[in-house]
Amino acid sequence: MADAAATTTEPTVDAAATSTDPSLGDNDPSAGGADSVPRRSHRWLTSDAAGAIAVVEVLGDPSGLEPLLGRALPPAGTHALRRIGSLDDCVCLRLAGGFVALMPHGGTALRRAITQALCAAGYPESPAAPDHWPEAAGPRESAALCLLARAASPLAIGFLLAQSESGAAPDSVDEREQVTRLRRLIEPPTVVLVGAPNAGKSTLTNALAGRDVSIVWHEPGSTRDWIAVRINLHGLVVDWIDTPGIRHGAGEIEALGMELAHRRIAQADLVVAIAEPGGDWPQLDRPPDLRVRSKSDLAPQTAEAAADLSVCARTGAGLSELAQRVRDALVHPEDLTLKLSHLESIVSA
Ligand SMILES: Nc1nc2c(ncn2[C@@H]2O[C@H](COP(=O)(O)OP(=O)(O)OP(=O)(O)O)[C@@H](O)[C@H]2O)c(=O)[nH]1
Ligand SMILES: [Mg+2]
Repeated sequence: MADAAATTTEPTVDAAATSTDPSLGDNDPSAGGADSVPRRSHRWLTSDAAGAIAVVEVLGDPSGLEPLLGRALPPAGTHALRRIGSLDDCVCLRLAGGFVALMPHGGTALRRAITQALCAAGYPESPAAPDHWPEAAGPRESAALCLLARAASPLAIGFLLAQSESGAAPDSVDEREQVTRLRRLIEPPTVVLVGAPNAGKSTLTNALAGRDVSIVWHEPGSTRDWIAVRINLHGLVVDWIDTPGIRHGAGEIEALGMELAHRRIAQADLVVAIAEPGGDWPQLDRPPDLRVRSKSDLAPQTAEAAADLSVCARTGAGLSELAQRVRDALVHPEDLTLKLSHLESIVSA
């Protein structure tokens, strides 16, 4: 009889590989016989970002690991310290059901080296299964946990945890558009800031980022190339792009920078136009989604019919409202109440 751990973490069976691989005979009998033995492979259960400890699951007949570990595996249902070749010490957990979890340190170079060693030992890497979340109560919760691990935005947390066990498939155009916007919780959308030279684009970018990412200078033309920075705007993480000022009669290098900026504008999820008091709005091939009047400290009383809002990057006035406006334009507040039947739809194209 398989124990609880083996039952809940039972990997997918590849029947074809099982029946043709003669080395699969000595698996733990609790796995339920040769028909339920997966082929040899390994997959990482932790992300490929650096961390203190990583976990790699080794599937299939574990006996091929023993030369790599230099010693016998611990008995099923127990764990022991082992050394992976000359690479690292790890905790080796042998689960009933015949498969093994190794817990080495979590460096990215080490992970690559362990993957190579496992491949050489006959355990090729298979992608982490999206539904492989043993602690999940069901497939829906598994999908939510999987997305949670990949989501760039803190705003995704509440949305994903609120997905109940039932939901409806998006069936109207509106709902499909909502799903498109919800994808932005997982993959950061691109916001491009565009305006005339000296409008205050780089100062605003630095103020939103909370650090100096762009050069600020009192003469026009200081930004020559677009600069991207990842910013959290009230829970939505975006790739914010500062661009060179758009003007006629610029030199060759500046014109090349503007050409690149125009390409970013064409691909942007949101375009923010900026102009200083009395300044002109940039002429663009697509209308901006938001118009921001900068340097509000210089003209605090000016009525701004053409602008959606005014900001002062020097004092911080209006920045929180700007962040909120950008966030709500990219992911509408009502999108976050949508209940989806297939959570995976917010990552698939
Ligand atoms: N008074 C005031 N000055 C500002 C403000 N924001 C920026 N400036 C000044 O405006 C000038 C230009 O600022 P930048 O941020 O470099 O302008 P930019 O739009 O990036 O300019 P380019 O890169 O040349 O296109 C600098 O001298 C800034 O200090 C503001 O909110 N108030
Ligand atoms: Mg600039």
